Amino acid sequence: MNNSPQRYTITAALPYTNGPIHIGHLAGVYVPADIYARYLRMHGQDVAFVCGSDEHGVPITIKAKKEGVSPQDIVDKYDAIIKKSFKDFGVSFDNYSRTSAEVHHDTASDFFKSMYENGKFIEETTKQLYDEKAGQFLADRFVTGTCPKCGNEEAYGDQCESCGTSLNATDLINPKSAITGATPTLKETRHWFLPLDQYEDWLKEWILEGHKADWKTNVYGQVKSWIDDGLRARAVTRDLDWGIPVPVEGAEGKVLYVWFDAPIGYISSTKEWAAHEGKDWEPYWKDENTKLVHFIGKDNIVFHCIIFPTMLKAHGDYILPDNVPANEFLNLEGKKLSTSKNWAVWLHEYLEDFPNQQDVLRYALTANAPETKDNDFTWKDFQARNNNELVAIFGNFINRVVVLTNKYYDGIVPEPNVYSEVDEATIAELKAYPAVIASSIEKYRFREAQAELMNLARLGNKYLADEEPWKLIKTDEERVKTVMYVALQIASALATLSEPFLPFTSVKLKGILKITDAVENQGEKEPQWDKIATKRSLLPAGHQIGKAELLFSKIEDSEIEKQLEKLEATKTANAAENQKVEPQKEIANFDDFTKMDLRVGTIIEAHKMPKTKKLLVLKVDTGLDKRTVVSGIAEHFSPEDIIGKKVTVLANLAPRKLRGVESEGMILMTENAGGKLVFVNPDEDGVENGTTIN
Ligand code: B3M
Ligand code: ZN
Repeated sequence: MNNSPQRYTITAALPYTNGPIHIGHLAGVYVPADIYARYLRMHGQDVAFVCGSDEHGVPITIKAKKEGVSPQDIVDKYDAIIKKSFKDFGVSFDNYSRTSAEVHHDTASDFFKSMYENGKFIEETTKQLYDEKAGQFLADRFVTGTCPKCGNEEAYGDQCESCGTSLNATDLINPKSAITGATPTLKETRHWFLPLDQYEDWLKEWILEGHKADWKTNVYGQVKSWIDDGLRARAVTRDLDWGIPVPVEGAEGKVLYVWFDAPIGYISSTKEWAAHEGKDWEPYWKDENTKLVHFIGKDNIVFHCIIFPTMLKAHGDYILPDNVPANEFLNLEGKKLSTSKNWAVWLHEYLEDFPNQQDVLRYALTANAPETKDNDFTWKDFQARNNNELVAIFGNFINRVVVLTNKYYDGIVPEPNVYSEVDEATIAELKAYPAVIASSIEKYRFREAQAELMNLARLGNKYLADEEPWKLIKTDEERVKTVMYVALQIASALATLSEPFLPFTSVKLKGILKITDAVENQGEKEPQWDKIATKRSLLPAGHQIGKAELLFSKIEDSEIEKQLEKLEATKTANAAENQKVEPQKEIANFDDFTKMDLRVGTIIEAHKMPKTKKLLVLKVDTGLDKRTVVSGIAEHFSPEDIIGKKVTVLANLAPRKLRGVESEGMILMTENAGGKLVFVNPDEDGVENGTTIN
């Protein structure tokens, strides 16, 4: 990969069309990707910024079943809502496609067929999980169970969202059908497998050697741990009826695994765009002088760093991603964002409450972006970012410059006199900002880049506050001309440099300053971004600016209170939902019950399982022995609080290894209305360890 690419292909994760998008999607994927694409275009680069709706996969069929409509109805509904949200928030895709489109079905089928014909798959009949009651195989989100790697009890058949590990459904411990709740049986079925293990050495060399220095540590670390754990072949076809039919003989009733077809959606979206633009799509995916960058959330790392690159490599003649700057997760008021629990700020609802304030949300999300660790969005911080930074610094500076230029010079940029030392220093600092901001953007540090943009506004604010033209005007009119001229150059630079971060504000500010392309480029073809540092004047003397308009408005406490009340109402609704009694399971006969050996026990030791968030390693005195039990309660209890606690233990549960620790048995838990785990235990004193519970 040479240092100065000829073109860029930028992809943003294809959102599932089983619901609207929320602030977590924007913060994690789409605003960072948009900042990067806008910046590159302003740098005169050839950019293909592509995305589209991810319309196959089990979540969509589950939603369709729940709503009693077809999967196509679901994807049509949410594709439209999501597309509008992206447009409303200025996410500047060159193309937004959808995987139910014919161009994608053709592209993904051809891609699979080419690999198949070149013998890149392993064809195998294996036993897969099957729901006798529902009469169907259970893959992906049709089955949940305990993750063998981290103990998360809500892992899916293809992936654990807690530790990100990609799974085969048969890896799950205590699998349960998401359709009927039944315990699955095993049934034979034929599938095609991508032999990831055969690419392990290549992945080690390409990533662990080749990208050690330039991939983010959170991404590199996850990829390294999967490769070190050893890669296994992954099925890339499914026994499902919603998806892209497997294009080979004897594959009736089977479709491509959604995570096989979806990344190919980036390629089909590029094809669709190129056809529309009268361009050739191939250089964007096959030319070594193209820089390919995938913007995703951390739960998609394995698919974008291991599985999709292996597909591209196996297919041959495709380039590989130069970087995958995955973000961590954004929480909302201290809790995980959740579509199913409606614990979210939905973009379409935000705009109802904060009309035309897209940039305020983009700014607040970027300022708190989860770039290296999970982070939290709070409405208080949102209000503070707007009132203390956008209004008080950026907006205040612009307003002063425009009001005074109109007041003193009828809006005409004055001819400056000789620069003072302060003027020279201020202009020198101004000219350094394009490179400072560019350097952070090129390292995918968008929080840092945006903070530097706000520092430029601070520079302008401080310069005016120190020079006080509104006082000087009474005694030294010539000096004020220079001061206002310098302040207008800073205002003009803000109009340009804010575009990637605050696209709507940038357009508005260019309107106020009457900066048209002609003025901005002053005839030169030099990229907008660079001329701030090279041009003597951004706004030449004699240029006519417009009247003052407020760029931002203060957000009152009452508006924040309203949002917090909305969330409180959601919490109450969820608690009521949690109280709903789960339907009784299928009848168990007495023999089944007598097989279970439930004992009273006491926790005598407890400590956290290293490198996991959910697991505690307990030593339990069961009366029979003192044994190790691994329990997924670390997010609810600290070890020191539960030593000495009496518990109910399922003593004869088959032992299993969790993160290398042998766990013998299970501690019985339940949860209260607020979702907090509670021990099921005999609270009567005098019940000795080892007492059986019948
Ligand atoms: N549809 C997004 C998710 O996992 C997933 C991304 C596909 S990108 C090819 O939420
Ligand atoms: Zn896990």
